[in-house]
Amino acid sequence: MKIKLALAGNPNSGKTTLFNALTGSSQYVGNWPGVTVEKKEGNLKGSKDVTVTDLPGIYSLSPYTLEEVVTRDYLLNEQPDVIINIVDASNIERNLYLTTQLIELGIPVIIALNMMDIVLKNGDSIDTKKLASMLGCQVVETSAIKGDGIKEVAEKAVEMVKLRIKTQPPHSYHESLEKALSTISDHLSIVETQQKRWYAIKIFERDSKAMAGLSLGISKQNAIEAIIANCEQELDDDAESIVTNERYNYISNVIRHCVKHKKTGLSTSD
Ligand code: BGO
Repeated sequence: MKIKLALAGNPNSGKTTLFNALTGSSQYVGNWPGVTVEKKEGNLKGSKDVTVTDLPGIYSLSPYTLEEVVTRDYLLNEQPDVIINIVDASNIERNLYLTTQLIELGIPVIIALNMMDIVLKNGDSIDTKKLASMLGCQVVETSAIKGDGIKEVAEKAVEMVKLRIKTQPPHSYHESLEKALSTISDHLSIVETQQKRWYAIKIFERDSKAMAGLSLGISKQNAIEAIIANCEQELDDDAESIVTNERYNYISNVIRHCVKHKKTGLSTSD
């Protein structure tokens, strides 16, 4: 069985370091089709049947930068078996913004909670069990630079494929937003079930690239626009800001429950 793992994370989260540790000398470098963004792939050390694709470092799955477009096109069209989301634990709040989007794609996600050496050195602590349960995916502590946790994250990712472990985002957003997303989903009969939530959110945000790929007829487009406008009125904000705020509220809650700082004894969001 061929297994495809994809590595996704923010710039400077340690993605290159992790990729090198996972693949060793079996790497091949090229370009993503049609663009000058570097594409790196390799086989997982000791496993010819497992490929690891290093996706460009990004902060979000919006369509605003070339790197974001390359990453989301790959994730939506190539559908890797598992996304290894590398999260800089010393900057966890900012890094989780991308995580909230990755777990909506319908692809199983495992988090490599990297830079744990820095967190420990600072005397801070992260409750990874709680983090895993609040995010709905497995979390493995790593220090890519020291080689800690690398083998474990790779083994768990492969095991997720073999055991067909899925990731279901367990959280829900504000009631009005959820109602809008559910009604938009009802219009997306051509989208595969596991990708519906991601598409519903992107369409709610009026992401024209996501919309264009679906070729929805004009009457569906009008019906969807009415749903979005109605929610904007209810929540007195524009659609994109509604989603961004909901993501940050959700992340603040996760941080409050999972991260403790030595200096204050409080979480970053207190
Ligand atoms: C420099 N722990 C610590 N402490 N550092 C790490 C870890 C970890 O677990 N993982 C990676 N780093 P990239 P992207 C550097 O390059 O893999 C470090 O962008 C320096 N360089 O060594 O490049 C890693 O691919 C001079 O640090 O990240 C690198 O995601 C002084 O995090 C940086 C100090 O890792 C980014 C660090 C000339």
